[in-house]
Amino acid sequence: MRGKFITIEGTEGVGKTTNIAFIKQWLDDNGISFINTREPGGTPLAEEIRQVLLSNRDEKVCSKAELLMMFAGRAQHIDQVIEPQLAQGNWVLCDRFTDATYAYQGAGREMGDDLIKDLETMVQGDMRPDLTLILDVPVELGLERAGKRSEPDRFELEKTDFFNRVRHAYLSIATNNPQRYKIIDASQALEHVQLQIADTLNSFLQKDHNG
Ligand code: Z5A
Repeated sequence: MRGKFITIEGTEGVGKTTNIAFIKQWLDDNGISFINTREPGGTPLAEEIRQVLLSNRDEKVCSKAELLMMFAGRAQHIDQVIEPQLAQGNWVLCDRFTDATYAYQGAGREMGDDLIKDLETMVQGDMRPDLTLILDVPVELGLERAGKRSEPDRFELEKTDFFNRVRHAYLSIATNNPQRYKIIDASQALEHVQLQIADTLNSFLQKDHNG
C-alpha cells in the first residue's frame, strides 16, 4: 500500500524542527516506517540549490529565479526521494513543501498564485500531501523565538510585513481546505502544541484504518 505524505508548514520560529522530533517519535510508537526530509532540499542536488537560495548575497535574487529554483529542487526531490518512498509504502514526513511556495513566493513576494499553480501541475501532476500541519504563531512571537538562534539567512532578513503576508496566506489556504489542512496553535506551551499534533495524527491514522 502507498505510504502517506505529511507536510509541516509555518512562518519563521513556529517550532517546526522541535515538533518534527515529536512526530517522528509518534510514527515510531505507531510502528510506521517513514523517512523525514525537507524543502528546499532532500537530495544532494536539491541541498545545493537550498544553499544557493538561503545564502546572503550582494546580487538581488529576482522572485522568478527564486520560484524556479524552489521548483527545480522539488522536481528532483519528488523524483529521487518522495515518490519512490511512497511507492514502497513508507510514509514521508516533509518539513515544508509547495504550500511554502504559495505562502512565501505567492504572498510574501507578492507573485500571486497563477504561475505557482502552473509549475505545481508541471512538477507534481496531481500529487499532493495527504495531511498538512500548519503551525501558527503571531509573527512577532515567531520572530522573537527565531531571533534567539544563529546568523539570519536570506529569508530571515525579511521584514514583519512579509511574514504577516506569509502567515495570512497559510491560514487562508488551510481554511479553504479543512479536509487536508490542520492549523495547530503553536503559540501555546510545547506540551499543549504536542497534544494538538497527537490528536490530529491519531484521527488521521484512524481515518486511514477505516479506509
Ligand atoms: N521557502 C520558500 O520561500 N519557499 C518554499 O517553497 C520553501 C521554503 C519550501 C528555509 O526554510 C526557508 O525557505 C524558509 C522559507 C523558504 N525561510 N524562512 N523563514 P526552513 O524551514 O529550513 O527554515 P525555518 O523557517 O527557519 O525553519 P526552522 O529552522 O525549522 O525553524 P522553526 O520552525 O522555527 O523551528 P524551531 O527551531 O523548532 O523553533 C524555533 C525556536 O522556538 C526554538 O528555540 C524552539 O526551542 C522554540 N520553541 C518551539 N516551540 C516552542 C513553544 N511551544 N514554546 C516556546 N518556545 C518554543
